[in-house]
Amino acid sequence: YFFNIFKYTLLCLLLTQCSSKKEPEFLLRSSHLVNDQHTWFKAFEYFSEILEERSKGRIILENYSSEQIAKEIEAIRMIQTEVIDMTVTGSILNNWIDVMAFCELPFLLRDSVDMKNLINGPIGKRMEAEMLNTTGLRTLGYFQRGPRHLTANRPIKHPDDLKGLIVRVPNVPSFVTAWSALGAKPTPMAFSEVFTSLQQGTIEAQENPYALIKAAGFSEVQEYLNVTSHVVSWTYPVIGEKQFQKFPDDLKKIFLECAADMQIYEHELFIENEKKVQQELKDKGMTFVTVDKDAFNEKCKDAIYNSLSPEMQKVYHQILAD
Ligand code: 2Q2
Repeated sequence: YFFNIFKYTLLCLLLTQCSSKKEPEFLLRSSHLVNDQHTWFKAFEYFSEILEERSKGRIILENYSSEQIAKEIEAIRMIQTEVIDMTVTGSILNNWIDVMAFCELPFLLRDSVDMKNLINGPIGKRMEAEMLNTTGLRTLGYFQRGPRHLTANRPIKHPDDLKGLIVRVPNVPSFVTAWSALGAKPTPMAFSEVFTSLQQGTIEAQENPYALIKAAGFSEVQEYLNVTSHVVSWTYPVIGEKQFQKFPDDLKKIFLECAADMQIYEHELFIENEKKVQQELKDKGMTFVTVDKDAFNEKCKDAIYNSLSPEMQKVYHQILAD
């Protein structure tokens, strides 16, 4: 506890020191779980550029990669207390908001068409409203992701091959439910700890989209890419609502226009990267494994459904019906 306070104080000091050059009217900081190789971070670098240019230097945005200033959950709290201002987040908000479970629920959505329907439909609108009202985060569009797949050092074709496998999962309740039901040992852990933990063997597997597997260099510590496609999901670039409301109207407008352009830019990078990333992972030595997806789905779907509250079970049916 004291260590945490110490760390926090130090961080605040550091952040004020680093930026004492020439104070812009608004100095923003964003925290990212991904490193500078990933499209989310590159998009934010582009966002910084156009924001500075179009606001004529009145808004400066500094981006910090690899959870160097905060892990995903801490970043949300630090935005709420106005220590930092922005991040990219999504399903982890399920720890605050029930309906956010659906933005990364295993075996719910099939593809990007399902995804867009959900985001643009009533459930997506509800997510955005609850993020604003419950957690004070304003969404600025969304970032589409590729499906999540399981990496490990052995091929996993069927849930029976999982027995006791220690799989790192993000701190999202439905992931723990799903991987437990599948027979693995899910271990929630912040993203920045995954590489070293795989290397040291404290975890044996992890699951993420191709893009993040590639950017994080997991091919160095994981041999097999088991194509489970168990989650179709997206994330939201967000800013603290309190911070946003401090902008005068002209800057609010510029900020939102830049954010819209940033989203388009990220989507182009995403599409470009998706075209080549599988081959790149193969070139890095990863062996792709075809899995029995139906067996995976069958084995965990009841557990996932039963873990939802009655109200969320209704939302689940509503999503399937749409
Ligand atoms: O593996 C991770 O940590 C990310 O891919 C997360 O799933 C992602 O950031 C979600 O936690 C979004 O809230």
